[in-house]
Formats: sequence, structure tokens, C-alpha cells
Amino acid sequence: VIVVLIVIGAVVLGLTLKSGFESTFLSRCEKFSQYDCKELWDLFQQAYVNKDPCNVPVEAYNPLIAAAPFKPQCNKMMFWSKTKDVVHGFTAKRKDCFVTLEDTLLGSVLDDLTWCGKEGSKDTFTTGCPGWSECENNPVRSFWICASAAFADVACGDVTAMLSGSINTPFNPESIFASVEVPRFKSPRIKKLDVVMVIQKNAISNCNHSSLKNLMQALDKGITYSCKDVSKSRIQECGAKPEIACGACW
Ligand code: AVW
Repeated sequence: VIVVLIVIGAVVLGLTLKSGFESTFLSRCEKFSQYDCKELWDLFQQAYVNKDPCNVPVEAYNPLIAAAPFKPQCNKMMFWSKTKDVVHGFTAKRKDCFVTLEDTLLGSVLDDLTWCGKEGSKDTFTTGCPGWSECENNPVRSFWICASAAFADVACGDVTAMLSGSINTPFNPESIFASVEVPRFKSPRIKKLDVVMVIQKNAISNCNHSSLKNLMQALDKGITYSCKDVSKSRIQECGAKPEIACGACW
């Protein structure tokens, strides 16, 4: 009898205990009201669970994104490449100015997480998953490509992108910004792209960098381009001083 009870107990526990990953997903999700987080968790899992972790296509996340679609927020949408910390440090304080993908429900729920499934298992794993470029169709990379595409698809008005002056190729064709987002910027829905080059002491490039010519050429005809070199300290100052108007930050 005791053995039977222990077995039943273990099974019940196994069915009800949430993994740390699921708890993180749900608790981050619940900070946004109006969504059924358990439903989103189920749709999320369906994209990669019980699959070879190198065989999760970008489209696998379409049902998830359809259930929590990105809202167009004209003139406030912020893109970035290799400037994650500066951008999020800023947008966390100035939600009145800009929204990034990582400030939306799905972006914030999955930010900085790693996950994958395994053939023959209904579990979510957080270790032993393929690295970002280990195989193309890995669960993490496919999610960020799918989400970035959907976020760029609804961009409108004047959009902003923060690029890094501390790297050799601020507009890198391999980046999500260049390969997924810029190609979806369409006139007349988008009027203007404002590039902010984040300049630190160690800067090696700025708005004059040749890769930005490629950005200009990649832009849909009809979208105006601008670029400004802005020091990291000025961006931080604007984050710290809500009295500075968004339009006066740089
Ligand atoms: P990024 P993107 N390993 O700074 O233009 C793990 O290069 O590509 O900028 N994760 C990675 C790797 C890697 N090697 N490379 C990229 N990532 C993930 C969404 C990681 O989460 C927004 F809308 C890293 O923080 C931006 O406009 C993120 O991709 C645009 O995509 C960005 O890498 C930035 O993509």
C-alpha cells in the first residue's frame, strides 16, 4: 500500500510541478494583464517540444505570435543591434519615449532565456540546447527571428534604431536588424528611420561608416534616413531625467 501511495504521489507531483522555466515564463507573462498566460505557454511549447532542437523552423512560432500580436506604436518603435544594454537601460526608464521588442509581452517573457525540446520527450530543457549559430533552425534563434519579423511588420511612422559605434560593422548583414527587420520596413507605413550611433570612449565607427551606406540602400524608396552620433552618457542622462522631452534626447 505504501509503495502504491508513493508511486501515485510521485506521478501527481510530476504532473503538477512546474519547471523553473515554465514558472519564469508564467510569472513574467502575468505582469501583463489581459492575456491567458497558460494558453500562451501551451502555444509556445507546441513550437519546439518533442522536436529535434535543430529542426524548429521560424514559422513554428506563428500561432504563438498570432495569440499575442504586436501592437503598432507609431513613432515609438525602437530597433537595435549590438546595443542591447544601453537601449534597454534607456527604454526601461523612458517608456514614454520608445518601445523595443523586449518591452512587449512575448519579448519580455523570453528575453535572455534558452530553451529547447528533445525528440521523444514532452519536457522543456534549458541546458544542452544548441547555441545560436550551431544550427540554423534552433528554437531560440527561430523565435527571435519570428518575433522580430512580426514586430518590424507593424512598425510605423518614424522608427529609431540604436547601432554601436564600438564595432567594425555597425550595420552587419548577418544581424537580425539587417536581415529580418530592415527588409520589412515599408513606405508609406514607415516615414523615416532615425539611426542613433551609440558613441563610447572606445568608438571606432560613427555615422560616416561605410556599412551605413548599405543601410541607406536597403531602405524602401520613400523612407527618409537620418543618423546622429550620440554619446552613451547623453543617452543615460535622458534615461535619468524624465523632464527631458523624448524629442530633445538627441
Ligand atoms: P544583436 P541583432 N548567441 O545584438 O541585430 C545568442 O546581434 O541581431 O542584434 N543569442 C544571440 C546571438 C548569439 N550569438 N546573436 C544574437 N542573439 C540574440 C530584435 C540575443 O538575444 C530587436 F528588435 C541578442 O541579444 C532588435 O532590433 C539578440 O539576438 C534586433 O532584433 C540581438 O543580437 C537585434 O538583433
